[in-house]
Formats: sequence, C-alpha cells, structure tokens
Amino acid sequence: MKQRIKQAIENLKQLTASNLEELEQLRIQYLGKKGLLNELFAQFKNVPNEEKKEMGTLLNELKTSIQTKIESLKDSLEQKNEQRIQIDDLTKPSYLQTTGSRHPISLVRNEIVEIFSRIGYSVEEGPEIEDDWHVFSALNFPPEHPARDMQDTFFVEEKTDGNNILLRTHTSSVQVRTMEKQQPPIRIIAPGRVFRNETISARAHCIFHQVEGLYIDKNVSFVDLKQSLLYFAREMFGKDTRIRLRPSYFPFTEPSAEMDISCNLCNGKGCNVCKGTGWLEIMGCGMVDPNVLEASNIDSKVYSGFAFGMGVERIAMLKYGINDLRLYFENDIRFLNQFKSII
Ligand code: 2NM
Repeated sequence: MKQRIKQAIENLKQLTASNLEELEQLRIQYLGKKGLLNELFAQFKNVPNEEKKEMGTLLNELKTSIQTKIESLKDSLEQKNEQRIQIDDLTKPSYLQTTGSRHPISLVRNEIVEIFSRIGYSVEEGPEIEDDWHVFSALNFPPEHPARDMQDTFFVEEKTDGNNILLRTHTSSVQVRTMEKQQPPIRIIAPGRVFRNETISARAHCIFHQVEGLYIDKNVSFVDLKQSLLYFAREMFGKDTRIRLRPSYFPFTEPSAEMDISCNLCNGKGCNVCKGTGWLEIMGCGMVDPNVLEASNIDSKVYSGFAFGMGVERIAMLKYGINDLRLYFENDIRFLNQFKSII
C-alpha cells in the first residue's frame, strides 16, 4: 500500500488535461466516490497499528497533492480559454482612440504664419525676457510713456543706465532685433508670447499671443500696406471680407491705423458680436516711423516700410466664437476636444 501511494504521488506530476471534460474525468478518477483516494482510505482500516501514523501522513499528502494538481490544471485551462476568446471574438468593439488635438491658439498662429509665408514673409523669433531698448526706446517710446510704468510692464531687473530687464509687452522687439542685424529688404512676421500686467478677466490676461509683421524696402507705401492686409483678411476670414482703416496712434508708426474687417457673422448688417456696427477691429498697423528705422541704423531717406500687429486670442475668438479668454489657459479637455478635427 505504501508503494501504491508513493507511485500515485509520482504519477500526479505527469497528469495533463486538454479540456474541462478531461479534467472532470481525472477528478472522478482520483477524488470520486469510487476513486483512488476513497479506495486507499478504505484499506487504511487494515493497516497494522504501528504503521498507521506513517501511512496516514502519506495518505494526507496524496490528498492535498491531488487537490492542488486539479486546481492548477483548472486555472491554466481557464486562462487558455480567456486568451482564445480575446483572439477569436472578431465582433468585439475596439477601444476608443484618444488622440490629442492642437490648441486653438496654435491653430490660428499657424494659419496666420502660413498666409503671410505665401507672400514671401519669413518667421523671426526672439527672447521673451528683453531689455528696455528693444521693447521701448528703439521703438520711439518717449521716456515718460505710460507703457513703461510698473502698472503695465513686468520688470525683472532695474539697471542703473536705465536699460531695465523686463518681459516683452509686444513682439516688436523681434522686429527691432531683425532690423539691427539685417539691412532691407526685410519681410518678416514675429509670432510669440507677450506679457502685460493686467488683472485677469474674460477680456484680459497677463499672458497672450501676438503676431506682428514688418516689411521694409525702397518705395514701400501705404498702398502696399492696405493691399497686403486686405489679402490677409480675405485669406483668414473669407473672400468676401471687406476692410476699413481708421486713424490711430502708436509711437512706432506714422501714420497709424486700426484695421476693421466686415463682420462675418451678420455680413456687415450689425449683430451682438460687432455690437451693431457691422465691423470688427482685428489689428493695428502703420508706416514705420523714421525714428524707428534710424534707431536700428536703417537709412530712412532710402527705405520705408509698414508694420502691423494683431492679438492671436482675439482672432481665435472671432473665428471660433470663443467668449472668454480664460478658456485658453485652463486646458479643460471639454474645450480642447472641440478642435480635434482641425489641423
Ligand atoms: C502694432 C501696430 C502697428 C509694429 C511696429 C513695429 C516696428 F518694429 F517695425 F516698429 N513692429 N510692429 C506695429 C505697428 C505693431 O501692433 C498693434
């Protein structure tokens, strides 16, 4: 009997079952009413008393071995089954593709860059931390101009010579750097992030994005400015878009103007977006002041140019009907997901 038990434990190691029915047969063969285990336990009665202890231990060992073996065979069969279902079930719906999307500010920035690159403008970039010269002095801002005030500009470091370090309040500093290192013809746009000390609200933010443009050559006139910006307006807002220029003032341009486009929502009839006027203000522009050219060593008697600047957030608001500037910075997935199909 001892030999039979030892043999049975040994045999267990080789047991396999290729499906659940085979496994059930094995269970009956070992653990069933008329199975091996019951048969051996029945014979246990006849074992002499002095061998009972050893035989009992062996029998219990056999019992747990059988149970463990059957459990492990069952586990591996079930695992195999699950894998088969995963591969075989071709009707199973696939997982949702969760791709990202471009931010509306990037979309509009890229579109502006593309429109101007089609008429020969190249992109220039410059530092966000600037000095007074490139942001104010070289752009003909008088020493007492309010933009130089703490109220409007973030200062980084005060310098004894007055050339303070600050966060740029417009990307015109990039145009200055280009004029300093390059003689005309110059035809560039400068997209980038700018900083102004504003209280954050639906209409204002202390960080926003601009695209500014500059064109300098011999005989550049206001006619060139007007026709270039009309081209831009029609590419950006549709071919029936009209523009109008209103006199304005900037330190770096003379004459200066604000450009409006005909409201593309009401077609100029007047609605709540254009506040009944039929026009939407989208950028500032003008002929570069001779003082600005001279400050960067460009001869204002030989060359002339025009410049313009626009806020990317505002253009994106008009294009996509966004009514609160704060949405751009919150990165709420419900907002961002609405721009998924646009590249
Ligand atoms: C604007 C409006 C008008 C501008 C001027 C210059 C530079 F550097 F050439 F003087 N860059 N950008 C400019 C002109 C910017 O933004 C509303």
